[in-house]
Amino acid sequence: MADFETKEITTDVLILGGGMAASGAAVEAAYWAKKNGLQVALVDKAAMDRSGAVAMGLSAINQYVGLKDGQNTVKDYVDYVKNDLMGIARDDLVASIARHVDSTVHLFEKWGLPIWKDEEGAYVHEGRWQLMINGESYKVIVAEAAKNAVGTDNIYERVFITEPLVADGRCVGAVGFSVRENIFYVFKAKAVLAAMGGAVHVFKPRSAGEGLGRAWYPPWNSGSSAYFTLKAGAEMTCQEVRFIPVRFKDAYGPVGAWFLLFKSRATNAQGEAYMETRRDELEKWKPYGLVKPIPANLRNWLMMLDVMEGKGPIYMRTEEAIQNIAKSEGDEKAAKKKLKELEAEAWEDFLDMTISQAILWAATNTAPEEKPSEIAAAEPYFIGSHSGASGAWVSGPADIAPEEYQWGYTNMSTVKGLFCAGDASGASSHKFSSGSHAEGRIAAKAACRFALDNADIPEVDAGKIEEMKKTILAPLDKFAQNSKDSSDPDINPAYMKPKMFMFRLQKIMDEYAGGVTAQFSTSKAQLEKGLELLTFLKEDAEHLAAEDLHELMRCWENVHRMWQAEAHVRTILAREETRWPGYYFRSDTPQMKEDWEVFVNCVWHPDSGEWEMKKVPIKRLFE
Ligand code: SFD
Ligand code: AMP
Repeated sequence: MADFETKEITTDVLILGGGMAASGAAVEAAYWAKKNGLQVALVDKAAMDRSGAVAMGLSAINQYVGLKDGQNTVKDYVDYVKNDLMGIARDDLVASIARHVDSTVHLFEKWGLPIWKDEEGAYVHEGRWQLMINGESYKVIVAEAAKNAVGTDNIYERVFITEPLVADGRCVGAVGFSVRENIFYVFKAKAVLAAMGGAVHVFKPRSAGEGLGRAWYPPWNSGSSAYFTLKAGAEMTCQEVRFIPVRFKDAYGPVGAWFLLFKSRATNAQGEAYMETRRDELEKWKPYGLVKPIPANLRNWLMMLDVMEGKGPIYMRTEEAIQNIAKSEGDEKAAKKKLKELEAEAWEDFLDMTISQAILWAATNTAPEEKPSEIAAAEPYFIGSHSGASGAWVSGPADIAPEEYQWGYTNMSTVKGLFCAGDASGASSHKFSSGSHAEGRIAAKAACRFALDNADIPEVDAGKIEEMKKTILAPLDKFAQNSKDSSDPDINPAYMKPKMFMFRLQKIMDEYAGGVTAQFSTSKAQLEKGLELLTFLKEDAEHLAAEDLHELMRCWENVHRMWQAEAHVRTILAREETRWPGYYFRSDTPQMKEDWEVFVNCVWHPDSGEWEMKKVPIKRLFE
């Protein structure tokens, strides 16, 4: 620890993360900062050009409402989100993003993102809300605009944010360390915006051995948003609402383009389409079982029922879909031309956002126009911006939010001065890349206003910061002091390496909290046992050891994951029903119950270390 320099940076608005929400926040904060003489700083654990979920690019923009062209209304989008989440959504937050998201998409296009156009110059839609893009460089384009706005001197890349700084109940900064140099960073600010993405690898992944690390969501999003907000004392919401995407098996290629653009079917090994043969099951989950489109978790559920009956493998019928579209062209020549076009689009869909799936196709001699591909339900992820909903409980916009959902500044958590956006804010699903960027802009504007209204920052005790530095760097000391005592530095009675720690966490979650091994099923008894084992894991976190800075990051990533895990287990336990059977099934409470159409929120109280669970009524904007 002695050779670690401490660098202190004081700014007005501090943006944590460099992904879609943070990039939106950067552009907006820079605008208001310039007008009002404020400073803005941004910290990312990686390099912004390729950090976060959009690192590999994307092949679609999943949220575009088309308000100007009268394609849809804000209410249409709110209805879609509420229905997809089986009633559990904050209308005010969803509406707030929906009314601004189109302008974000227009900015992307202005910055150089190629959006597909038809012969009349209109955007090509994948589905009702989704636009097709040539998105390999999506993140580079969005990051460039953010970097230009804030200025590279104010951007700290490869700095891992570890803990919040809180004084007098107000969030006044964050601490972290460089993953390249021996520098401990202390950031102090008037307003802090957390946008550090969701969490992956909390549950044991399907990928093992040579495939380990491959997951649908990016492995570098490790629950830092949830940890940061929880540790600051913020109220959290929807911590039980994990997301399980159905994906092309083993390389996690997206299915959206296949289902929506190519109108493909998925069938079991006998050729039966579970969405047809299992339709009666949807009655059990009404009213949401009977809405259109059928909620994502119920689409999963119908497939899972086939798998549980031994009717797998499940196939995406790519060959059938491609041939059907080609044939509908009329004459043979046109059909051949169309076939070539579709083949190219199919490969590009993967090459734009999940390159490994294209590699797997190549490696397994898969020609999608000839042969179907297996699909499967992935392990659970925490991602408030997609079809999950976990995140912090934030204040709604003053003009539309019900009284109970607003306390001053839009997107501020229940901790003064701490704002959240993207995966970091909860109960506002289906914002995806574009909505996360738009929400980042909304939150940053409010954070600037907060910084102007609250110019005096309470002092953080210097001794407390020194104590934090000691704790954060402790794994390096642990390794240095003990590694020579065993012949293999990975195995040592005095410590645990972060990878082993992660394996233990994943095993607990997989087996007790409804992971892949447990066929996404759990119960009160299982969850209580899991919680007991998590308590032991928490105790053992003190024995984490790191060989270098990279492993130090791995140590803290896994501590962050562990807190996300605990919030999840406690919240599933609190909700005594099954509401999203295709995300998790509570075998002891197997039905959806009317009196559970509420949010389940939780708070970890920093002073007592106690967790508090709350049932919060849902207030609708639209009936
Ligand atoms: O279709 C720290 N998503 C899709 N959205 C779309 O609009 N279209 C698609 O086609 C999408 N598809 C998709 C998507 C995601 C993935 C992984 C795949 C495919 C394979 C969803 C969006 O990507 C997602 O909604 C947004 O990116 C969410 O934005 P945000 O800002 O909440 O998260 P982020 O972009 O991942 O950024 C997180 C940032 O935090 C940094 N970070 N920095 C400092 N300290 C720490 N401790 C940190 N921890 C994390 C990260 O480096 C990053 O900069 S489809 O298949 O669904
Ligand atoms: P995905 O590739 O599964 O992330 O899907 C991309 C977008 O399409 C998301 O907005 C999904 O909610 C939506 N989507 C995917 N499959 C379907 C489907 N079968 N029906 C309706 N919407 C879908």
